[in-house]
Amino acid sequence: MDRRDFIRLSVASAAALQLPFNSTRGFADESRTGSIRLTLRPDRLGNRIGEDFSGLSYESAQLGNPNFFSGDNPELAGFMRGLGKSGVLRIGGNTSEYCYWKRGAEGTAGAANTESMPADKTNPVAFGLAVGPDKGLTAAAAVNITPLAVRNLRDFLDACGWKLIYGLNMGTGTPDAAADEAAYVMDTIGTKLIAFQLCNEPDLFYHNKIRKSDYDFAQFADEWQRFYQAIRARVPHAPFAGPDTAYNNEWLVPFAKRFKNEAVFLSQHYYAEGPPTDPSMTIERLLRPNPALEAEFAGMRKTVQESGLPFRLAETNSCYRGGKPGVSDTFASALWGADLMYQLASEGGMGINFHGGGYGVYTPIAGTREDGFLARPIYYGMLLFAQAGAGQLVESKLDSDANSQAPLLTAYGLRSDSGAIKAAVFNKNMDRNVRLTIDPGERSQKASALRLHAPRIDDTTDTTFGGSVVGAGGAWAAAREEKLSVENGVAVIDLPAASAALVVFEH
Ligand code: BDP
Repeated sequence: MDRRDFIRLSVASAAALQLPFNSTRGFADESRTGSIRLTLRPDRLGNRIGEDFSGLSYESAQLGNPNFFSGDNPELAGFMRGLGKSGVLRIGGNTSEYCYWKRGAEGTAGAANTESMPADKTNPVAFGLAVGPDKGLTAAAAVNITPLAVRNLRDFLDACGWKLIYGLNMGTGTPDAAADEAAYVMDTIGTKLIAFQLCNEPDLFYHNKIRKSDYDFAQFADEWQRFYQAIRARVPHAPFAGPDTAYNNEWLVPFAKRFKNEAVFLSQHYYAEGPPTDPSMTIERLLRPNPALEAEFAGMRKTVQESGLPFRLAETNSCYRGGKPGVSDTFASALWGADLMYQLASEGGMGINFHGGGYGVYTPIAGTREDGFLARPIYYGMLLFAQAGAGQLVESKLDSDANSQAPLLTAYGLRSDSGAIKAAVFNKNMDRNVRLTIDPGERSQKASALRLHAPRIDDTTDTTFGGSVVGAGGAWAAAREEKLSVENGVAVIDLPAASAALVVFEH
């Protein structure tokens, strides 16, 4: 089955109510307020969230402009650092199958690319030299990748402190070219390279007309093996990940079986909704549990079990074909994105890469080097996750009647590496507030909260975290840290409809 036609839920549209709330006096309308208890058990540890959990994904075609990911782009590096001290930048996407390595083309770097992209700011997909997410409607324009782009990428990674997943072109390239490119990338990027991926979404190659309609796992696996061997012959220690499939667990699990000794981790993608033209792709749907995500997690669990290797959601976002305006660029995407990060961590995933770039509708960081960058709502969700930081998830339980009182409330407990107990709580219900009583599970004198907030669920411009916006170069500092009193060992926080908070307990 094609993910593009995957599970359509028709969801009754719930009105995005704005319920009156005042942080000192609480909720005005108690009838629409659920009262729920969250109990954390720091003595029962769950999965670890590593420093490199968070990440972004960009189209390979972005490397056609060697000045984008470069040491001379400190503005963008700053935005990335705000999302994590050592996050992961993944380069790939549909355009990776149309990028061509030109070792000798030092002087002409990016030239082909400049021409191939419309210099039209109103085009949300590609503007000037910043490349947005590919929409996958037609084959991407051919782009040259030069040694300069790779060297600049190295400087950029140094400036961010981030690591790299680098996508090669198996779709329309040759094993020799991939091996030569991989050799240069390995020499230049060194230990910051965590893996090569050989292609993007091979389970959709038949659909994208990159391969014939009978293209199946067996053919793919043989090709993967040929490319792998050619690269390993040139670069004996090159690390690999895969299969980087779009959705198909029937490729993911066999890949884990066949290549568990060749790969350092396994990867698949996930898009919550799509296509954007489908009217049933809405904010309401985005905030509900998604059967496609359950399927993704089922595949992940099986591969991890099969191979003993970690799993990375190497490309994800809210709506494929570049995103849906009014959904992917709204505050809803912040609640969705941060909640997805914690769900994935709870299920045992090693990390996530939100796809984006340029002025893409779902991109976390929008803009160009020429015009500057800004944080979109989803960035703020990732910021909450970054501020909670690395650590160990702890068992967290909501009251047994939480589901009836506030079905879209989610909560995650964390013992952060600093020792503090934290709770990330998401009220994705648009029609009800929640008064949440949190028992941190160990003695605590005080607690404070940073809120993830926007005036409306479909707001696109006024998201804040801790009362502050993300400024130039990704600068952010909390302006409002709300003190919560801890009485009888528990803290109480009022969570208005469609909002979230990071609560930190102190001894
Ligand atoms: C994924 C592709 C990526 C696209 C994205 C989308 O890997 O290049 O930008 O879908 O359709 O399948 O938004």
